[in-house]
Amino acid sequence: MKNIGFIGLGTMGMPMAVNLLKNGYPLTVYNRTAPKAESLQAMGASIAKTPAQLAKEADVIFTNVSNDQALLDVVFGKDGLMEGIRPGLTVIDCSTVSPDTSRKVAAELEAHAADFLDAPVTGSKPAAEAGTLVFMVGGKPEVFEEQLPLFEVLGSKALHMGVTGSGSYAKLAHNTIVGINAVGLMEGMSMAAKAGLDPNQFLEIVTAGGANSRQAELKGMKIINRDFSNQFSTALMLKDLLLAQKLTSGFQLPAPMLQAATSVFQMGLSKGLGDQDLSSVIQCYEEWMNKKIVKAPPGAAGPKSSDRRRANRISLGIKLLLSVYQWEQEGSFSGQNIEGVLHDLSESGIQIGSRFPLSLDMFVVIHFPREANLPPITGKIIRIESKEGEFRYGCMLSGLPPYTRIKLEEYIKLQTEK
Ligand code: NA7
Repeated sequence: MKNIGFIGLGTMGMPMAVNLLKNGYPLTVYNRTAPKAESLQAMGASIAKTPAQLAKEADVIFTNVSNDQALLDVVFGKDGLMEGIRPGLTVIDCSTVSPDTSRKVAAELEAHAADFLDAPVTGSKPAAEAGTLVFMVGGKPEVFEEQLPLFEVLGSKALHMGVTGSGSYAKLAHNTIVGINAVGLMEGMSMAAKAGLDPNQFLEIVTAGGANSRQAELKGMKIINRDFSNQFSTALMLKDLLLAQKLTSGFQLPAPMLQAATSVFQMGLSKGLGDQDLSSVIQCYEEWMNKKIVKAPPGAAGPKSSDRRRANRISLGIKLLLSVYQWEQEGSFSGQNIEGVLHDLSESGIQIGSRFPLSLDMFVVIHFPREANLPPITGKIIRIESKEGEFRYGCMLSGLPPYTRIKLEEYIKLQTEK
């Protein structure tokens, strides 16, 4: 069995190293902050004092460090890998770095008859722990093939993307989508919270609908539970987006979404959220909207009161004033005010009742009681029923602004809970 080395026992590196040990690989580890390696020693790993020492002993070395500079330090720095380099060594870098840095390291290793694969991963801490990372790999295809068994231990998929640097390109494009997606989720969740919606219920809609994403699945509940423990930090997300911006400006490719997402994470970093999970950036939105996204109190989950009411067929019976308009002839109409009650509200319409006979296609302006603090709403009569001496009118509401609808639903909920 090959001797494996591992450099960088951070959030991602540590569980990856653990999985190599669990699969029986002889493992030697190095971490800049040495005590972090001790738990692995207890599991059977050897500890190297320097990357140079590791290079002298291992057949394959994984590196998984913070950024470009960290990789350059462990390779070219004092006591770095280059000081122990020997022909036949393969270095697999899983850090997210710029393709230029990947190429620079690959060229230096090649000059010493050693190989290099840029092999960044997708999947944060939970996937690293479960051994379900996805590797995107750049480098020589035959080197990739040779190392496939190692990728299979650590991940669920490994794709060879092309020449050296291709893995890094793929990762930066991938994380551009992640960053934009995460910000989109936070923005939507903030909007829903500001409108007074239950965040759990809203997230249920998101994950069941067209807005679902891995970010919604991974970060939605973390946001609601205010669990900002690190899976993928704000600082590292920002680092990736800044690297991606360098790429897009090099390509002269406009990337407005990337810029917007970068700014949000930049603000998160300025707020001191760099070491926390990227979902912690929700706190910026909370500050802007002056409201926290919090779990609904126990008992609040389940069907909305409107659903319960409909299930029990209870009429709302809220008193209304209706202004009714009818076209008389081209360019003029007659209007009158009548009394009515609100019976129901559905997705697209409203059911009102009145003792006054009205006709199909009439327009009704519905005025709510002053306490409702709602603007008048216009509906067109599309259905008429007669029941117990009262007419029931189904009115189509077109162009009802979402905010007004939410306010109306809140008002109805209040009335039914009285
Ligand atoms: P972490 O948890 O921040 O871990 C970073 C690791 O990199 C950690 O072991 C650090 O050692 C090490 N590091 C950082 N700078 C250096 C230098 N200059 N020299 C040697 N070692 C260094 O990051 P993650 O595990 O979440 O992510 C790792 C990479 O994967 C990153 O590129 C992500 O974007 C994707 P320390 O313990 O601080 O001494």
